[in-house]
Amino acid sequence: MCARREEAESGLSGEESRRKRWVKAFEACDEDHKGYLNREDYKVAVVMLFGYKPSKVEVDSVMASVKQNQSGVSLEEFLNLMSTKKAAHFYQSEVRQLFTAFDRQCRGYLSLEDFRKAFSVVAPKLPERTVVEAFREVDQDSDGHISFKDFESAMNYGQDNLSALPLI
Ligand SMILES: [Ca+2]
Repeated sequence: MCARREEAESGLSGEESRRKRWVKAFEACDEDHKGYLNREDYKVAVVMLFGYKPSKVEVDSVMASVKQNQSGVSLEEFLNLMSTKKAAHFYQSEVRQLFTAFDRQCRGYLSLEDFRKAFSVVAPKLPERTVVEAFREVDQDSDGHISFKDFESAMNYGQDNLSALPLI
């Protein structure tokens, strides 16, 4: 259900309203109207928009990436950063939802049987052999179960290599 809502949001009008929201957040966090966000401002903006406090590493890398103004993040840079973050965030929650959809017994891992059932819904004509091969490939530590970590790294790999798994 959430996926559908997210998709609706990424439509053109969603794009615009999101941009407005980001501009608003920028303005709200830019204390004294400096025209840029310093470290503290940036942290507040991420909390406001994404609901979590960014790590020191994240803030360091953002601050190291600014070019237009050495003192902090300009509006344009902020908007670019937010759209990259949004895409990554969206992708991550998609992967989580997919995993949850596979994990019907809510065990926190997928057995070959779970995998088989999921495939029989999304790709009923897929040969058994291919399903087993895909399972082995995703089960990176070969313990016979697909943990979320196995699944996530397979999906990240699959993002560059979409044909690797017939899921997306
Ligand atoms: Ca495993």
